[in-house]
Amino acid sequence: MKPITVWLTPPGPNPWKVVVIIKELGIPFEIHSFKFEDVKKPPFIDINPNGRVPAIVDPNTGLTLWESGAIIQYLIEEYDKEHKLSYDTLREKHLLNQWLHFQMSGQGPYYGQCAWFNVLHTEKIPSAINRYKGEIHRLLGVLNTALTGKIWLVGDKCTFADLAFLPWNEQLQALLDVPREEVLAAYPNVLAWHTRLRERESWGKVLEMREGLMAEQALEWNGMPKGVNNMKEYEELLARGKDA
Ligand SMILES: N[C@@H](CCC(=O)N[C@@H](CS)C(=O)NCC(=O)O)C(=O)O
Repeated sequence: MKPITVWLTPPGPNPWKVVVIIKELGIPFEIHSFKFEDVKKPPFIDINPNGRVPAIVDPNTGLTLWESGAIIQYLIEEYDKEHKLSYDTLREKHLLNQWLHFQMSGQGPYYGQCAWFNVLHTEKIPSAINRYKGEIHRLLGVLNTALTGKIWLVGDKCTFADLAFLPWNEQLQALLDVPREEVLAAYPNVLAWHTRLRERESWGKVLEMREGLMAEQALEWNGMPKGVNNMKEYEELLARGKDA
């Protein structure tokens, strides 16, 4: 099998959802890491016209794909024939899709907006910050209830649905300005589940990869170049670069 290419910019959580699943399935892959300022430019927009990472190119099937949820479903259908991270029974199959859709439409966008309004945006708008911080807590509450008396979201093994939530939940401290363990203390089932997920070998490898790629671009924890605190300063830096 030829390696699948994963196009990504290192800081954001979405690409790492795909990479952790690729690692779990033992699929050969290579990373095409590039700068965040190039997401809306060729050659990346020739791969994903929406200019957001991740995207994959699979030379084995000739398929180019973007949107992390669609990529995950593809990887599972094509490369998880033994159902290591999935099920093929009707009920479980659809429950897995339900949780993946919830991750894609609930966790991803709301955590993403919290990152924008609370971390990246220069103007601090309390009503927007409160709205998205509140939504994070609401979502954690939904997960906490769903995980009552359970180890994993669906069935009795770790699946792609569980793994899909891991990268964004790793960012809770940065999003809410409170240590993750403290945030999750109010959601004990989520805390136990998240701890199980982050202790997986695959995730350790993913974090090492991410750290290496962040260092390659001299990026801070918030994804910005060193010394840059928000999106406005980042745009000013890019403008100075263009003028130079
Ligand atoms: N729904 C998309 C979201 C992807 C996304 O927003 N990725 C971020 C990085 S984590 C990005 O590329 N942002 C570029 C931008 O905001 O212009 C997916 O899950 O693939």
